[in-house]
Amino acid sequence: MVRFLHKLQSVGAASRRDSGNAKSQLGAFKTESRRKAAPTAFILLFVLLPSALSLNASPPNILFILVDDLAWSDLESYGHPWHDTPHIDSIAQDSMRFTQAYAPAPICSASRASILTGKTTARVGLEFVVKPEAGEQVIIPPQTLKAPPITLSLDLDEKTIAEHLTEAGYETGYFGKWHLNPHYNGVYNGWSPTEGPGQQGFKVAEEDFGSHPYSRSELAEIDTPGRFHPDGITEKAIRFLKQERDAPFFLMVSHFYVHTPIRSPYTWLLKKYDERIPADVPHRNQRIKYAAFLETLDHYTGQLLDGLESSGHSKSTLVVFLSDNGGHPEYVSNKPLRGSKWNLYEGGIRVPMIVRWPDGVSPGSLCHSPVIGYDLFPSFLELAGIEPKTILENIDGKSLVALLQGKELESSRPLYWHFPYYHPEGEKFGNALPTIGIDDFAVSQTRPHSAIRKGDYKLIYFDEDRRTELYNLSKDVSEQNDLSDVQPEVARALKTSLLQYLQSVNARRATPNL
Ligand SMILES: [Ca+2]
Repeated sequence: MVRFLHKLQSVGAASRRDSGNAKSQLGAFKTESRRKAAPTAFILLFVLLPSALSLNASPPNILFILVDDLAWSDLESYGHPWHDTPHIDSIAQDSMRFTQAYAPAPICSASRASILTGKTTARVGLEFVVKPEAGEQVIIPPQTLKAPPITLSLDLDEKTIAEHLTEAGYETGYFGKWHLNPHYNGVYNGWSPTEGPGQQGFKVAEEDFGSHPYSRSELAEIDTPGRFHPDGITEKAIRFLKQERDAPFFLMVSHFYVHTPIRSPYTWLLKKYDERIPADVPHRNQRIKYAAFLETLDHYTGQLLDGLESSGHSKSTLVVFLSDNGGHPEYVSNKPLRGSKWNLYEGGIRVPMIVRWPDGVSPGSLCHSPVIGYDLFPSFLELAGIEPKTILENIDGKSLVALLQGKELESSRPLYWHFPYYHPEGEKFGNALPTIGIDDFAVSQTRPHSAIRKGDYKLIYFDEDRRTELYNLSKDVSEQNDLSDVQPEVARALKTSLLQYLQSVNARRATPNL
């Protein structure tokens, strides 16, 4: 895995033009030398900071940037050969970059519910996407199992990160995609006035669809290099950052980018990538549009970081950048990962995660420990000085604060995913690819399945036939060699752990379709 990433980085760096120099500074050799020097650094760190709790005298601000459908290797700093993402990568230069970070779900709503509550989708009981009204999945043709009824919203009884942080004295703000209530008033992804961010602990929450096509406004074409339309989400977030306040803040910026529909009004960007992307790249038109779309997200991220800098809070702010699930199969190469958004192969759940924390993180460090979006909940609580003992008993996440400070997490702790649904729905299911491969560039049929990762091993359990697939991700990141029959004892132990866990949290399971 490590060797693979190094290869990815060097391939990426070699393929860059002038900007390649900045990228190479993020590369493997420099990172490795930092890691070798780490013991001394840790000792110093521990002398200066005996424990994370010592930071709680002045808890840091938290800026959490959650982006939509960004694939694991989409960023320049994660080795992409032609995407320009200089602003997001600038976070990476000053931060810890995670190579094995996971989304809690391969789909938007479920991932967000998990992140906000610190619970797996199985525990929180929201495993798919919210809909306008209650109902059950219709799959054509009908399949062996029936998925549980669609969960329509994040339960108001769930105590979110924002509710905890508000109680701890933080000023909390939310802008962007919510996707945790039934689409309100006929507006796809519209916030509900009774179940929106404002009702889940965010004191400042103003709905805005920004410049994304979800805003349903036709943006004029722009042909001037470097020029973009303003983005309401970014502007509102910057206004929040610049407000005078005595308390620390927790700001969550939840972008609609780079979720479909992928359209770009920036003809200068489309031309740029048309000239850059090699002529023999498959699905080139989608790749051009996607690259322009991603650079647009990068631009707004740069504006947001500039806003943080000019607010004067940059040094005292923890910045987390995370994607909510893997890349869309029709626009993105999730290669070398198998699968995509909508399934539990690595392409659906392994995502970029970058954490900048001037007071805590060694700049430019690389972390290979498996971590997951639901770990942010206890991490933020610890940073805020909240005594998490009773809270931790009812969640799944583990605080990453020690890991950020250079210590190791318990490597054997299991991570869980639960997806008791079919995808796509209706007649689209019958028309989708029956198999899930690498770089399919088409939507595949997803069937009810769950997964567990422990150490290097990952087991996927398929409900219809109770079949398992077992992979050693340290040797097989592309999930090509099923070891279920080769290492049956490992498969059996992981399957037992997974099923016991699902039972212990009363997970909603797919049931026979009678
Ligand atoms: Ca998503």
